[in-house]
Amino acid sequence: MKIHASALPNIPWQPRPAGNGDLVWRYDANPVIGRRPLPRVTGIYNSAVVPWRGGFAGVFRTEGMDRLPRLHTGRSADGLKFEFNPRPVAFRHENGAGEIGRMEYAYDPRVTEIEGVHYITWCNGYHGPTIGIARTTDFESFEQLENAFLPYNRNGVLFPRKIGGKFFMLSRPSDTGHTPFGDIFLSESPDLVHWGRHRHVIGKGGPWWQGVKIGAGPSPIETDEGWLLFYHGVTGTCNGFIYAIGAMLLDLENPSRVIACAREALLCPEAPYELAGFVPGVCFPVGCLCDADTGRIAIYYGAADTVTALCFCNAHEIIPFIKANSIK
Ligand code: BMA
Repeated sequence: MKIHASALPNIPWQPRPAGNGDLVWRYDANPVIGRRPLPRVTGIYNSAVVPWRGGFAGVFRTEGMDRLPRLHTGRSADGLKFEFNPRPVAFRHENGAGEIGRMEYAYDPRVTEIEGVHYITWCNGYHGPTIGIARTTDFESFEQLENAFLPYNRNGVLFPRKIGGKFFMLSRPSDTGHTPFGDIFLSESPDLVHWGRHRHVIGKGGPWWQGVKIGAGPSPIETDEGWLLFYHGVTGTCNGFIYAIGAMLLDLENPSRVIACAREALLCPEAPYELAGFVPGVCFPVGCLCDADTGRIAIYYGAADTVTALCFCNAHEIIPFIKANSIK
């Protein structure tokens, strides 16, 4: 199986601990980013990290003492220790801000490189949550484009290359609140502004762990076997929602077709930092790094809506598992 991405020999990595039989294992110094990275910031989670100029850059969700979510950039030499810009990302707008500049809040950023440009998609407050898009070539200046969809929507995730000359994005139509429902859809666009040809990809349900809603995680990884997509699946309990990490494979040329979807979650909230925080019981995958040469994958996930954690797996193990244990 081949991975169609770059080699990343400096990917943050730890081997699977002896005696651990899981497909995904945690970084032993988690949380990789603790809750107080900047003055008066009380949480940093659901954030995306990408390779950048020999090191790493990222866009991070923070929450201050006012509990409003904002986006900050950060840099790291090793993907483990980060320095953050204390000022939230200030977007510029080609034709003046106007309505696009109305951004009531911003959270859950994904970062996707397409043809040398990095695109940020996030949950943008515009009369309710929808999908904001911006682009950057230096992680300093960000140009915001039109919102992709009508409110309400979340978990907008771009594919890292055009397919048949079009941009493709996964998203999860929702409501204004914490959405007790939700399926993943695919939309396409010629220009990242006009989106259409919306197709249903996969619904919640099937196994209990994703019985309430599901949403795309980091940008999909291209492999010979299909697009490898990590996602969050949510179940309901008498104490609220539980968010776990799962994986599926989508067809390379028609990504609304699910090739296989693993029946089991790969990582469920268990560690103390996943079970204690502003929202206990949340593992929310948002960014991932992959070394095409070895298949090593490092997933950054928000833990308990408070801190950022890291876990590891290998595409050469995950993909056969998805195919052998598929709900389809
Ligand atoms: C979802 C989003 C995520 C959050 C999750 C768990 O609805 O708001 O940002 O991590 O709930 O609270």
